[in-house]
Amino acid sequence: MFKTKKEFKKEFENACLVVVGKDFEDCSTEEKYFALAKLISSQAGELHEQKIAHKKIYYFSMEFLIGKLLENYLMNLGLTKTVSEGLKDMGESLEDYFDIEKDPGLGNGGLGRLAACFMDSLASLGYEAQGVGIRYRFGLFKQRIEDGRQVEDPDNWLEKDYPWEVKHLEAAVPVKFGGRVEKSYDGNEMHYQWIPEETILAVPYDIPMVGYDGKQVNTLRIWSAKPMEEGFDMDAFNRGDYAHANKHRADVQAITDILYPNDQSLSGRILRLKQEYMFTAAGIMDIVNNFKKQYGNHWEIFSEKVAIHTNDTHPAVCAPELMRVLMDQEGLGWDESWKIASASVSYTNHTILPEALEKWPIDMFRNLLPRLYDIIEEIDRRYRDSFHKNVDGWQEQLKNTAILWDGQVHMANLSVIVSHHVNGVADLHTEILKNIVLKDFYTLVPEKFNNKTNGISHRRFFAQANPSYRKLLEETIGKGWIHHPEELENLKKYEENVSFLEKVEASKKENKIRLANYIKKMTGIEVNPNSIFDIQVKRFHAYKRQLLNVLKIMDLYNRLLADPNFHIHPVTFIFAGKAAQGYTFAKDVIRLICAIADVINHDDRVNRMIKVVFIPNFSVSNAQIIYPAAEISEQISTAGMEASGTGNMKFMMNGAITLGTLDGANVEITQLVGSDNIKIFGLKAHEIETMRHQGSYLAWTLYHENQRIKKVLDQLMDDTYSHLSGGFDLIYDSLLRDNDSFFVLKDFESYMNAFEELVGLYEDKKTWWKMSVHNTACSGYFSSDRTIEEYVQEIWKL
Ligand code: GPK
Repeated sequence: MFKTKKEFKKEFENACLVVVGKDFEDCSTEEKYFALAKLISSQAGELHEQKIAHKKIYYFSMEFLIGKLLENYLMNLGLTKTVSEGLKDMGESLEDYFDIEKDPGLGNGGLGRLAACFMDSLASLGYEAQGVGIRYRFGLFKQRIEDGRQVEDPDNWLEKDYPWEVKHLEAAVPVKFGGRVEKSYDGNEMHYQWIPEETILAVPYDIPMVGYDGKQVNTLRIWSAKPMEEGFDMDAFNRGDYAHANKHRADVQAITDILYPNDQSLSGRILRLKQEYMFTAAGIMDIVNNFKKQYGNHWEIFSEKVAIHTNDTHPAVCAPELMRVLMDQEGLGWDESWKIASASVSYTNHTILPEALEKWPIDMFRNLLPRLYDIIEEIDRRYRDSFHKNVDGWQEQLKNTAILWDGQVHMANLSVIVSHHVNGVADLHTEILKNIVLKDFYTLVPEKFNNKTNGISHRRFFAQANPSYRKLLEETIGKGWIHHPEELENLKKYEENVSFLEKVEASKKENKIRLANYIKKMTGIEVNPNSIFDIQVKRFHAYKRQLLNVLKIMDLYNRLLADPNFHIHPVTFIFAGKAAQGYTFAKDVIRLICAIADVINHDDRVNRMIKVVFIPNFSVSNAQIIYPAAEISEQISTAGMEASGTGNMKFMMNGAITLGTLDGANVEITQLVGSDNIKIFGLKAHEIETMRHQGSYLAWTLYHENQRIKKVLDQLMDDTYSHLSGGFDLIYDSLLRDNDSFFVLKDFESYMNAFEELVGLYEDKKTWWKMSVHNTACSGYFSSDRTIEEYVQEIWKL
């Protein structure tokens, strides 16, 4: 490993020769970036020492939203200064290299980013871990705004090679699909042989996961589908049928072509089921191969050496697949295989939205995965047999917990039954799982259930993303918090220190200017860095209620025009996030934001007071510019519906004040910071539950009773905002004709009041910056290091 600037320069020049095949002077900036990434990657590889005999966690996730790696790894390896100064000597700028790096969009949102933060914490805490995922040829679409609408472009992130990945053809494994199962009896026991219709090859690519201080380097292993033989049908070719000759290859590669962009809803497509099985089967085969290499046939210690975690139900076939391999390939019996699988696998639920709870039609499932289906059917049969038929209501319990029901395979039920632990992702969410969504399971096996409140990488989203605050902290409370985020508490001593508060304000200003420049570059809009930055960034979904925020801005605009005495501190309202291509309502909300932005930003009567910005293509990399610049964090989901949220934690850590409902982790934020340091509004989860139950809420009444609500809703239907991309009937209908399923209008007044009170506090600098510092000081709890320690101690037992 290079230590000095001089050594670095020498190794870097050498890397240019080896990696690119050119002298440093002849390389383009892109080629130099490539060489540097390879150099850092190999440095990290040298740190990778195989620690045998430790238990290892395999984290199966359909999504890993890892973000850019170069800057993060330089920080983690303590090389930022050496490399940036070395490059400067060579006439280069490290920032240019950061810009060139592709941000792999291998995930949709919170679930995928959580998996990446977990990889960061696992390595930084020195645990042996492997992420198991999919190498999508195209990540989540890139979002562009054209004439006020979202337009999707393909994310061709592999166009020019990705320097952090290494292909491991020698570790490729076959994966079967379709066909039939042959049963034979040898006079002693039944044997099952899966005769597939199709066998493909899963090829792994490894990306190093470098922990802080370079203590541990783990891998993220993502799988790509290839034909078994180079996928070229010679017979068809000889017949002159060229299209057919290539078709097989194309069909197979299609399995890992694209990430499904529907966040929290089912695609129901067979290709998605193929993706789920492909990476699960490949990952399980890999685990079994590695286990055998290290421990031979000592299956009795498997669950002492291997922990398998399923991130949501997408890899739910982990347990039955492990049983299949143990029984059909390794010759173990049912009981032994069941014992091993159910002692190894655990499961996290991330949502209670019914449209996101995976179910597959039995016919589709059985046709694609016949042997897996047999095993699942047997698990289901035994589960049904285990029911005590003398307990009142057992039929209802069985109906709600069975795997096979109504012609469908219920993946959440499968996951709960095969897992030794099941967890929710915030206190409130886990309570809702226990008492509502999975209540029958909770009655039957309460000991399985536990909560693991989500966390975020404080290194990436604070230390790296907020350099000015980081520096200020290092001068004030030292560097201990990087290893021990709970030490951020030490900041509490400075909450009354006016000169410290001024420095915090100055740091925020610097971050706001950085964001303002980015906004100018991406949208052409000039924003005032002295205005309050009020930000809502996340996927667009009705339950996240970006619409409530929009109605607020429309109402403020109306009042600013109507009432010359109405005054508020200038505010810039910033939005970012993607909507699934097929989700018309969510896309309409984006369209509405762009329309109101166009009207308000061009209205000289108000645009010194309020402005509206939609930042296109929200991703991990621009998120790192956005969070540190926020002053108000909008976390306004319908109570009970956001499982946890993690953006809320990123904002809080960076000193923004949460304006939110008592939902997901907002509840825990409130408990930690105290009610004076957060602005909570709106209905509570149990109130929503009751109103839904009773059907007592009528949106029409509110519309007729509240003049401000009536006015903004009418403006959705007249020509106030329709000039840019048309009208907004769908949104209007969702609120009135569909009776406002997400309680937007019901929470409107409470939200407006909360917003105005919060903005009112901004005038009093001392109060505001004290609140801000208090939020950062209390945020250590939300480091994913804390979350991972809990998983390690209470679930994985590493
Ligand atoms: C939950 F079910 C899902 C999903 O498909 N995608 C996704 O991003 C999110 N989530 C929740 O919506 C968030 O509340 C939560 O913080 C995040 O998962 C991580 O747990």
